[in-house]
Amino acid sequence: MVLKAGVVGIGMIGSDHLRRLSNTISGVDVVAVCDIVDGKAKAALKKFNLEARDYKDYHDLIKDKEVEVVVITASNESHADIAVAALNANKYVFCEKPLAISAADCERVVEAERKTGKRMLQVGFMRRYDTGYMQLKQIIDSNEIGQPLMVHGRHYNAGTVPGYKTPQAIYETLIHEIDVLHWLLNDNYKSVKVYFARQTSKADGSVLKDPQVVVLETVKGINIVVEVFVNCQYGYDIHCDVTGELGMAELPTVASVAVRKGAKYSTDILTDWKERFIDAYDTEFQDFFDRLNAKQPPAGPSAWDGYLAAVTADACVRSQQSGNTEFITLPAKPELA
Ligand code: ISE
Repeated sequence: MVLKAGVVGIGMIGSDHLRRLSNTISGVDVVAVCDIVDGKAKAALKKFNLEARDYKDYHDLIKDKEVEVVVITASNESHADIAVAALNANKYVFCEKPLAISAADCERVVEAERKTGKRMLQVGFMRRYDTGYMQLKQIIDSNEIGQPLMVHGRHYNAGTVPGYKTPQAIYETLIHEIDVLHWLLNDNYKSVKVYFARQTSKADGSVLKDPQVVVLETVKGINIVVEVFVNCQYGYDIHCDVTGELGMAELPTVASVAVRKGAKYSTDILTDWKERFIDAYDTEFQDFFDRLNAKQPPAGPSAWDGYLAAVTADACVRSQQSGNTEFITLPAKPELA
């Protein structure tokens, strides 16, 4: 079987996924692309030597009878509307993270999927498919380090796009840790407090506060501290250290040749976030399309996972604004989710 896919949004991650879907992932053909910027989609088709229909309005791509799967890589603000429209047209959906920029918008997507009566959507929380995070989860689940007590993370971006705002450091960047840590720890979040560290010279207080330190507490009492620094000068750097009763487990660093030269010892640090998890992106997409081609529902992060992440992200944004600890209460998980 080969599924026919349409890609909505040909920006940074959209063109990377277009490349991936055309050259790496088996069991899928891209038959349609869409971008609101004139010529952007056509240029990408030319770049990847692809034959596909080119739309400007995502509604037209969704109406395309050959399209069975809609891959959403458009602006974060548009994810929910596109996902609801695709689900209402009974199309499968792969939606890049975040599912939406608020819990309320995620609820619309959860409801649209519920109405189809089956799992139709997967969210692009690719860290769950990263071998380092999977090894970390295997160590935690095996009780090798005893019960987890504390977690320390770093999410350092080597710069951001113009106009990047303080809340985006949560719903676009920290959203990865929000999803992957509750999956790693088999635990939900109870509260969060966001601190603004001494600000980098690249931060513009009125638009972007950077760096931020996010302190989460889980229902089991685990304390999590994640530093979010989106103007890191030395590179793109992701850390996750889990301290348990018996030991500490650290997310592996990216393999890189070490060079000893001129009385220095050095290894490379990536600068492009698309490279850091390149294998995880491939694995999540292949898993998604393999399952659909085998007539099985998606098994990766669900619309409900996207909603859970957004509930916590909303609390983080509230804490950014209030300066207080904000509490997180999660409703009961509906049947389909
Ligand atoms: C980007 O959208 C990603 O998903 C990257 O993984 C993350 O590190 C970056 O902060 C986001 O802007």
